[in-house]
Formats: sequence, structure tokens, C-alpha cells
Amino acid sequence: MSSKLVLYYLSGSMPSRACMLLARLLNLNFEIKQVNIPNNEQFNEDFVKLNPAKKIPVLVDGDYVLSESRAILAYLVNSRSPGSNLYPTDPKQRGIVDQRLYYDATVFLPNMLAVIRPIVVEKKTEISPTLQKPIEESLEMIERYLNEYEYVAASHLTIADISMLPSVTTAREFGFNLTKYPRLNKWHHKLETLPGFDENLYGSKTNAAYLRKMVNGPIFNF
Ligand SMILES: N[C@@H](CCC(=O)N[C@@H](CS)C(=O)NCC(=O)O)C(=O)O
Repeated sequence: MSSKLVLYYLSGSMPSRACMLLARLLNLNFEIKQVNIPNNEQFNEDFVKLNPAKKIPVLVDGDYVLSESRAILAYLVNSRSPGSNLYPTDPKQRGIVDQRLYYDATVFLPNMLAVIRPIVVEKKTEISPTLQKPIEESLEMIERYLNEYEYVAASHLTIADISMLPSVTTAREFGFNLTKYPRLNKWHHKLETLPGFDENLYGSKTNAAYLRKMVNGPIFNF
């Protein structure tokens, strides 16, 4: 029997919510341990032992510890739902899913975190307007992916959708107009039916509200 999973998490954190969404979708028995990033709990000694990179999410499965949300998503499918088309086993199909995951890890999420981290962790009180365009470019990129397939990497849901969804919901709460990207907007509507979407929405709203409070105004002037 597999052990109970523990997810180090914060609802305002997009990659944490991606792991939560997949855990809910797979109906996994898991416990959430809050790591309060605004209070800098990621720098606490015990947490740093768990993840020296000082980031959430972290998954603990017995004595196995894994960080990096996309590695966690892949591990959860491979270990709890092997063979599922959430992470296709065909090399070419998996290649497309991995490409989207790497795009998310190296471009889209960093574009979002460039807005969030200075405020939440560094306690800055201003957001540079130059950070708006890179997010628009990422939304356009996902629109292109959705031109190729109904979901971002295939004709069905994969972990690439789950990885990107929290950042798209957050972008919408930041004021980005998703109707400018018709396929993305439709995709987002479809994913609203996923178990855990309400928690994703709550986290996105909390995050946006925190930023607006800290900068004392809108996140961007559209
Ligand atoms: N590439 C990582 C990014 C993790 C990440 O940056 N997490 C943020 C919360 S969204 C964090 O823990 N930030 C704390 C800090 O930067 O000090 C992943 O996808 O898991």
C-alpha cells in the first residue's frame, strides 16, 4: 500500500495549485502543509532541509521527497495512474507534453513570478509596466498551442494543461482579458469543471488581492 502523500503548499502559489489540481483529479489521499511565503517560511531551517532551493511545492511520499511542480505532476501520474493519457507514454506525444511543460517552467511561470515575487518576498511596492508584455506573449503562445490541439498538448487533457491552468487563472485575476485569446478563453472555461478548480480560483483571487493591496492600486493599467 502506498503511503499518504504530503504536499507543501500555499494557495496563492501557482505551481502548488497545479499539484493540488492533479491530486484532486486522481482522487489521491493527501495532506496539505501550508508554507507561508509572505512570512518567508520557505527560509525556515526545517523546510530548507526538505528543499534546499527554498521553493514550494514539495511532495513527500514516505521517505521520497520531490520538488519542482512538473516533476511532481509526472511522478504522480507515473506512480498513481501509470499508463494514463494525462502523461502519454508514446514518445512523440510525450515529447509535445514535455515541450509545453518546459515552456511553462522556463517562460510562462517565470513571467508571472517576475510580477509576484518582488512584492510577496522582497516586499517591493511597485510593479514595472514592462512586465505586462511578456505575460501577453505567453498567453498568445498558449493560444497558438490551442490552435494545434483542443488542449495545450493533445486532443485530451494532459499534465501540461494542469501545469498552465493556475497561471492563466491568475493572469485573468490580474486583469488580463482572456477574451482576446478565444481558444484560451474557451479552454479556461472547460477546465473550470475540474475538481479543485474552486481552490484554484480562490488562490488566484487571494494572490491578486494581496498584490493590489501591497501596490495600493491595480496590478497593471490596461
Ligand atoms: N519551478 C518551480 C517554481 C517554484 C516557485 O518559484 N515557487 C514559489 C511560490 S509560487 C516559491 O516558493 N517562492 C519562494 C521564493 O521565491 O522565495 C516549480 O514549478 O515548482
